[in-house]
Amino acid sequence: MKKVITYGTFDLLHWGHIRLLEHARQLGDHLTVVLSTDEFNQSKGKQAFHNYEQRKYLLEAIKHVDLVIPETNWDQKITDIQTNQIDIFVMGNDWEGQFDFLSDYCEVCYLMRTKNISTTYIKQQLAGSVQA
Ligand code: C2G
Repeated sequence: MKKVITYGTFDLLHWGHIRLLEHARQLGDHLTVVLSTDEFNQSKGKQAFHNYEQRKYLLEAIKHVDLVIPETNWDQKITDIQTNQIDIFVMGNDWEGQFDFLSDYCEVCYLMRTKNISTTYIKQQLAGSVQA
């Protein structure tokens, strides 16, 4: 079984996230999503709209996703890859090159980021629509 892994916050889930998960899953037979905890998000300078349990619940409902586990720090990727016997590490290409060091442990694949959608964009659009 070819196992794939990817990481993220996946807040305000949108089609850019789904395309990433769909294409990641197509690279193998099993997809593990390592989901940033609320505490880790704080260290990333991110305040997710949905908390960890809500974001996990949403991800687990996606047919492309087989397992969701917590991401608590930047340094757990090698352990995650070894513990979960991962064959391919996948991220959107906004991270291009950032995780090449993982190629000592598994294949590293950067997928095209979906244009014209992001969690930040959604928040900005909604904020702009708030009536004064
Ligand atoms: N993504 C995408 N297209 C978009 C938006 C996001 O392909 N329009 C991808 C990102 O490239 C990433 C994944 O969806 O691979 C999750 O994006 P975020 O939730 O923004 O994750 P991020 O904050 O980048 O956290 O250790 C790594 C970090 O946890 C990554």
